[in-house]
Amino acid sequence: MKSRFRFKIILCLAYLLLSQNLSHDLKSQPKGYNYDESKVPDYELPLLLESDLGRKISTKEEWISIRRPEILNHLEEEVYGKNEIPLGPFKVRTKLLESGDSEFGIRKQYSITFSRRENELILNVLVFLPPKIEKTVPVFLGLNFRGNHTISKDNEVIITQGWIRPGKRVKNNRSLEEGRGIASSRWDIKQILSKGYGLITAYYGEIDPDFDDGFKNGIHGLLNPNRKQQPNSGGSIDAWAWGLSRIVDFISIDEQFDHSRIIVIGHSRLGKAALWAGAKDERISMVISNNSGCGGAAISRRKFGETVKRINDSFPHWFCPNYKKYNDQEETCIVDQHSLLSMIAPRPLYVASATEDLWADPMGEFYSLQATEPVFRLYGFKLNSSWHEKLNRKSRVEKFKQDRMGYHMRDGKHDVTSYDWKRYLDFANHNFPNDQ
Ligand code: GTR
Repeated sequence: MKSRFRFKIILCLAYLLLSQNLSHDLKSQPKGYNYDESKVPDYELPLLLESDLGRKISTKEEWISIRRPEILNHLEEEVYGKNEIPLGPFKVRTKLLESGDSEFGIRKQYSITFSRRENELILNVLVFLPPKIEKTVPVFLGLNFRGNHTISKDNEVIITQGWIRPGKRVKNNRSLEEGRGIASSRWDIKQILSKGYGLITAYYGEIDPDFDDGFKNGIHGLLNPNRKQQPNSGGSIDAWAWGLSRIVDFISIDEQFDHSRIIVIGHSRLGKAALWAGAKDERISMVISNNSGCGGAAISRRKFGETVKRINDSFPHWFCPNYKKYNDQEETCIVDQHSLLSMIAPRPLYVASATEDLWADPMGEFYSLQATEPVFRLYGFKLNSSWHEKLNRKSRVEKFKQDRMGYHMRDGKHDVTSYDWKRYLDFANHNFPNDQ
């Protein structure tokens, strides 16, 4: 009797474990999409080193004056949209709201207020700095998904009043006190601060709430309320990138920060925004794409995992209307995602994937980085040739040699882990030695 009971419990536990895994897989790998490398169609990537008029680009001067502006323009016209937010005159005010000691260092909270006529929009910026600061601090800057209070358990962090996507510790699209620290596993503050870096974050929904309302809310509503949607009008990813640049404005004039080491990081949709911000804003000294997938680092022509049609259907407000032309026709677009990555060169660029994150096409993220090599080569940097071989090994957690282009494929799911942070910190130290 006893052993039958035990057997039933084991069965129940096994069922629970299995069903959780299954539902995770269904959510993270929706049916009807390709997850099979052998079914990836043949494709040719748009050439980075040939101008639209067919001129070969062979020096960095030609890249800077001819080809780079062409590609940036295509990315604006066809994918992310032209930034048309600051149409009217608007004012920006930055204020230190609060500061104090936190678990691993110093906490400071600022508000950046954008105002136009009688309306305003407030972006809350949270800063963590190492406990002992002797000189200016290099910083990681990344937007967060659920509010500043979710990245640590620090009770003093202000809870956002902004609209939040439904989820854990959220009621009626508002954040709850119980949400403190729920995303802390993604932000290894202890490790970052102990290596001498600061961390700056803001909630992405305060810049532009992540739902399709015809661009009435967020920064679009404030600064461009009468917007008429054009085929090349910027969407939400462009707005989040714009918000990152406004935080870079603040970092660049504040003397506590090291202006030559502003590292922008983003996960998933915020990885797409981080890359787009880095492409346009050359004050950003290094960019990290964590599992950014479709519309981020991954090659769209591979049609592996999430596709252009699916992302446009699910998130019609993310890209510019022109991007919808490439639904089921990725191969007709004048750029692909390696074009986006090439905009970061010669600044250090790190792309990270995870083995189980098939929706984001981990190999497509790697091939995309690999395809930017010709541009980095113009500046004398190359990709370590043993990488590809190592990717095919069973366990992908490997220490690859890194130069200006960094990459790792972590075992596991779509996420940001302490292991990822360790790699980013190593890469930052490698490119910006701490004795600067
Ligand atoms: C998914 C989306 C991905 C990725 C992800 C995220 O639903 O399909 O492109 O952006 O969301 O941001 O969490």
